[in-house]
Amino acid sequence: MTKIETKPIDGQKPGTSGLRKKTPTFRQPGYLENFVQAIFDGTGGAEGKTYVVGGDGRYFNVEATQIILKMAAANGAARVIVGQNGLLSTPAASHLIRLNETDGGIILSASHNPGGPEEDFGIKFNTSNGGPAPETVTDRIFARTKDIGAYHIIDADDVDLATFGERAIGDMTVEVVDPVADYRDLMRSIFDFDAIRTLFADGFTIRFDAMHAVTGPYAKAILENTLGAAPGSVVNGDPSPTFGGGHPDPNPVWAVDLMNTMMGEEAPDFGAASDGDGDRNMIVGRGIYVSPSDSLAVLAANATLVPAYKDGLNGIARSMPTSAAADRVAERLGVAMFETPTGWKFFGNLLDAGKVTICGEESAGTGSDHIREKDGLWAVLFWLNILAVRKMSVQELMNDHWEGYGRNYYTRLDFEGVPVERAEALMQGVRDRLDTLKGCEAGDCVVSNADEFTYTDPVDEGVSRGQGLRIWYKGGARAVLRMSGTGTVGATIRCYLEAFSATVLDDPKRLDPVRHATMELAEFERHIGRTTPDVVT
Ligand code: G16
Repeated sequence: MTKIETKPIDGQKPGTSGLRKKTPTFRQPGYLENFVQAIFDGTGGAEGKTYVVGGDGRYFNVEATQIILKMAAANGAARVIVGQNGLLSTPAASHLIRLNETDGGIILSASHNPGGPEEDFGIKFNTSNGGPAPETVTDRIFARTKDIGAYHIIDADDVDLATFGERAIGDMTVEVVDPVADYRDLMRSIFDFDAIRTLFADGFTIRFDAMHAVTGPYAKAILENTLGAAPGSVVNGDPSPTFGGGHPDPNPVWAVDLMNTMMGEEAPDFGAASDGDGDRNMIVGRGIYVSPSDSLAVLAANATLVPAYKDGLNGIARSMPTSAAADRVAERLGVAMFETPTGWKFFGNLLDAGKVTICGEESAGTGSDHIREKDGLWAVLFWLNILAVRKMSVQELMNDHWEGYGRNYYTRLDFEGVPVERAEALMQGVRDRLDTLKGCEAGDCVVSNADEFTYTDPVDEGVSRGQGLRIWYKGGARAVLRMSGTGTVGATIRCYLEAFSATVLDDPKRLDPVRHATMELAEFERHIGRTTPDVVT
């Protein structure tokens, strides 16, 4: 065992979902090691503890896994459960943490960000409930990165991660497990696999784009090998360290091949994609893209068709920028609705307390109390279960939903790579005028209210401030502005737009007035020199 002297390294503050940086940053001597030691020190030490470790297979995943194993052993951990070859989807890792009642887990992923020697890498700590560490914990980890003086690492050969079974490293046991098996069993316990199997047997077709990321083996095992989807339904299914040179972000921009297929003449009945670490999802029907906010609402409205949720939902939660489509469902069902800041970690307390069953975010994340992470394949199986029971196409299901609840038109504009000081000036400009915006006219819109979102956790009463600027317009439309907490280059400004219509259910221009008004009020042109976003979802 070796104690290595080190010095604090600036900038190791976890963001929306762990620490994400360029891979070369993580490969600097001591960078990963400092952060891992800070995780152990910031959570009461590793002595005698059990952890789960795995990642999305991106470049540096295996090397980082070996470093973490050697550090866990040197810090006195008793046992680490690792996915074969260091692979675990984020939902599967969350499940393993819970199933084995471990003390937590370390997940290596930068999610939907590209991977490679010059691209992105990430690491996050999940607590014993299987969920991302809450801010109280990440604050302690960050504090430790600022006064760290040494880290511990064992001098040993790399562990064989290719072969299932147990082996020792120092006094610690490493157990290499099948990344898919337990997760598949969990899905089988939630959904009506027989109904979905019958759906496929009757000729239903699917294209699941794993985007060269971690979900490929899971999707092949479950959709093709267990449920009988035609061989070849899962495309881009072999995880690659660079995600095939792509951007594993399941949205209409980055999953454009899938979009083109689904909008074409030969489209299958159902299309889906997931991201780098398998926690996000995209749902597409033949000729129709389903926005994540609508997907949450549809899942909630149809939840009792799924065996695990047949007795109804305790409540629903969504992140603040997510549309209010699910709120209408909660109201109709008579269950509680919670609005949290962006970041899955904010759902953890609500799920643990049994206040909510289903959660979702506009950023392509949906999940439930089965684990403590969002879950891409779970969302796909949920949709398949609903379609199998309701015997409708995705388009018919969406039309039926909108006719019953009205439609929350929704879009998100991302302005990427903005110089940080300019992005902050834009946000501060709006913040400074929050009190005076009321009554302001911009184009065809009049501001009815404006504020900055502060969240008080209903369970532990923790307060999170500065969680997004909100502008409401007369008639009920809303704009939200916030800066992404997951990027690695400059700043990304996200502008979320929403407008409700109870009667007009197909109006592609519905959001134009609120978009123009928001660009004008927030002075996008003046601050960042443009009103055209890089990505529209
Ligand atoms: C993470 C968080 C999500 C969040 C998303 C976008 O997802 O877990 O809760 O909605 O980032 O965050 P931001 O808008 O700050 O970039 P993932 O899939 O990247 O882990």
